[in-house]
Amino acid sequence: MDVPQVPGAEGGGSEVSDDQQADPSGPGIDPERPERARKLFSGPIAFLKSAPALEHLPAPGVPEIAFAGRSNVGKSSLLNALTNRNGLARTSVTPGRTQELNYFDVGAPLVFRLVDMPGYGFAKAPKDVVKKWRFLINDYLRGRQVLKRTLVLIDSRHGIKDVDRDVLEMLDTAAVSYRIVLTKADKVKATDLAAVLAATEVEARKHPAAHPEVIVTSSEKGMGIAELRTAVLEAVEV
Ligand SMILES: Nc1nc2c(ncn2[C@@H]2O[C@H](COP(=O)(O)OP(=O)(O)OP(=O)(O)O)[C@@H](O)[C@H]2O)c(=O)[nH]1
Ligand SMILES: [Mg+2]
Repeated sequence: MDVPQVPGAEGGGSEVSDDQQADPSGPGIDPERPERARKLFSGPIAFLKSAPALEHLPAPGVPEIAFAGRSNVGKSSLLNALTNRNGLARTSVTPGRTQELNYFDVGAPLVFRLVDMPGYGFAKAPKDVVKKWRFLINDYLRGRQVLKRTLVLIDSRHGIKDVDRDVLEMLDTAAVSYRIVLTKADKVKATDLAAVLAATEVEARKHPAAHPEVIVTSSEKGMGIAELRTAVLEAVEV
């Protein structure tokens, strides 16, 4: 006559503890976003245009995600790694490769745009060129309504430098939401990487417009790329 009580059997749903019910990815996080991001970044992506000045920007129709950072930090390489397409954005061992705002359409129908930017802090470029890039970058970042998030790339070997701090402060002042991304993680030892990550997160948390968590990447090894795809889609969707 006695029916053994099997945990989780019919009617037992209400007895499941809060711990067991909790979404392991945390509150407010969409568990299906990583897969959606993976599909989107492996689907149609196309170069749209190069904008040498603000008047050449495309009409602001969809969200934009920008790649900012010092010359040679790996912006174009990261864009290629995210989209899994070598040569989509042009890269070079010589700093100053990307000279305009390069737009890439993601999704068909279009979902958002990636914007590869010239680097800042390139001391060896002619002064007037540096100035032109600085105005282009700053004006774009400060004034673009559809800019949903800026990825600010920092070389894992060097950490945040003063020239980066100027940009972070400018973004804070303009209330442009940004996320710090460490690049070239394959070039540093694990212990050094842990130290630079910790220091970078301490600094990120002092900046009001910065996401508190820093993503560690290597375009070369594919490290952090899936995580960054999800972070980009999150910025587009929220
Ligand atoms: N080892 C390693 N090298 C990388 C990585 N990412 C980029 N590089 C190299 O760094 C150099 C600069 O990369 P780019 O992607 O052109 O850098 P960028 O920030 O777009 O540079 P500019 O357009 O000149 O501002 C190239 O030689 C890349 O191959 C990485 O994750 N690991
Ligand atoms: Mg580039």
